[in-house]
Amino acid sequence: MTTPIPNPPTVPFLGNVGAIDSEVPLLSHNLLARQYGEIYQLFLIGFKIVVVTTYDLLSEVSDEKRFRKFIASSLKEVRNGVGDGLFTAFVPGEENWYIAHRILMPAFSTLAVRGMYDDMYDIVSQLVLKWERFGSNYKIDAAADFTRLTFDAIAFCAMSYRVNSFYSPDLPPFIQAMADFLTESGRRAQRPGVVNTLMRGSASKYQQDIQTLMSLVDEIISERRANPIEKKDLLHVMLEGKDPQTGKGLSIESIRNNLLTFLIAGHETTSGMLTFAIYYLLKNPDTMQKLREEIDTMIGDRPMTVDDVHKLPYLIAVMRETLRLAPTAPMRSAAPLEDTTLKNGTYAVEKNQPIVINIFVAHRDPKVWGEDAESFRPERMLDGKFEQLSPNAWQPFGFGMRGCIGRPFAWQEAQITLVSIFQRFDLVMDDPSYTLQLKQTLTIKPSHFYVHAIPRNGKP
Ligand code: MNH
Repeated sequence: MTTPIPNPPTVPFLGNVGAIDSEVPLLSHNLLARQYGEIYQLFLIGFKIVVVTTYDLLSEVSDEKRFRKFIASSLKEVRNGVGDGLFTAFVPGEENWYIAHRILMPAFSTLAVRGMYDDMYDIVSQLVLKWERFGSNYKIDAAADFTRLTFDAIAFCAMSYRVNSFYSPDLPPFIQAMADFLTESGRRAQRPGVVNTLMRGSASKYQQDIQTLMSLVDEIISERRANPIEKKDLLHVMLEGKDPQTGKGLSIESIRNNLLTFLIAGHETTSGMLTFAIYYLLKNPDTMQKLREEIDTMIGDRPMTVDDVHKLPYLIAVMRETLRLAPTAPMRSAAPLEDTTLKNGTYAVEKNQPIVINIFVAHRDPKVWGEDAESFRPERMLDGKFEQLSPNAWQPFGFGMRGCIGRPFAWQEAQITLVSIFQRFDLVMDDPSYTLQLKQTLTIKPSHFYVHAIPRNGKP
């Protein structure tokens, strides 16, 4: 006998649509998790989702023999812009995923990412220069400057293209188009298809944004084909690389889809992580102090080099703990390959039933993290404790074959950025009483979070 999966009361036609906040859906899910516990289901327009919230269930649906990644409704909309790129491809099914995966995995390895060190450092230096030149009175919009940083870095490393977004007061139109495209993809997922067709205004803006994204990437690709360069960047790998298994290269369409995918997946998540890291460090001055001491002892005033990357254990613990409390991709979806049950016969779920995993809540499971799971405590990630965790306890990068390809990239980028900032500045919050507010698109980040950067060492 299985147990029915609980669900909040439904209303006619709309089901549970009203239970989910349209601006920050995650907050509604966190409340539902508190009310219903480890599992609940929601009836949305035309389909049903099952949501799981604990380590045990997260762990169970991370079994690739029984579950696959499910392309949830918002990701399906993102396909309007990036098609069968790595992030949004249907697997099994779309052959381009396998070809691109095999060609690109080596290009994102830790070793390959070390080769991008100088390019990343170049971009981080632009952030540092900006903060130095603007001085300590300048109110820094942390999320905006980290968006400049991560976007410029992925565009420069992937295709040797300089966005130069630190040189304009507004975010460049291309970044705006991308943000609007992602937001609208999320909104479309919450509306029935016929309503999307009827909303002509937002539909044409949506198509325009997609055009803006595609034409920039197309321009860069054709420019490169006309004028090849020496540097072996990701675009080079995409144009020249051959799949060892099939001997096939990537089609131009697949190159465009994946370049756009890297620009999207490669900037929001990492900029959110950096913003959260600053927030948690400022809220926990003792952790800030320890990090500062580690950086001063190990590196001091000299520029960080690629060999320092693995020598800063406390920094790594801070980054892990940040992504535990604030996994910037807070939810992902899976579906059973066959009719099955969860928890050994307790809950029945049918083949292809979307199961949404609330990573944000699962990362606070007291069973794994104890009663102080809500506290920011990097020490819990130190001294081999991280390595002893069960493999699915910490999952900000997803898992298995569909796990994040950009993890070494994000990791190295965040390390250079945080070290460079704390070598040079004391940060303070613009509003010392600020408490975390979330903004959600496909990812989460702190909203209305402003800081000041005061140069250290008595430099003005
Ligand atoms: Mn990333 C997949 C989180 C940085 C490119 N990424 C995923 C998934 C998560 C994730 C979670 C799995 C999603 C799912 O199951 O539906 N990614 C992150 C986080 C950071 C991040 C938290 C930074 C912090 N990701 C990056 C960077 C890049 C990138 C940087 C590229 C440069 N991520 C990807 C791609 C995929 C992915 C591509 C899809 C991989 C696949 O399915 O083949």
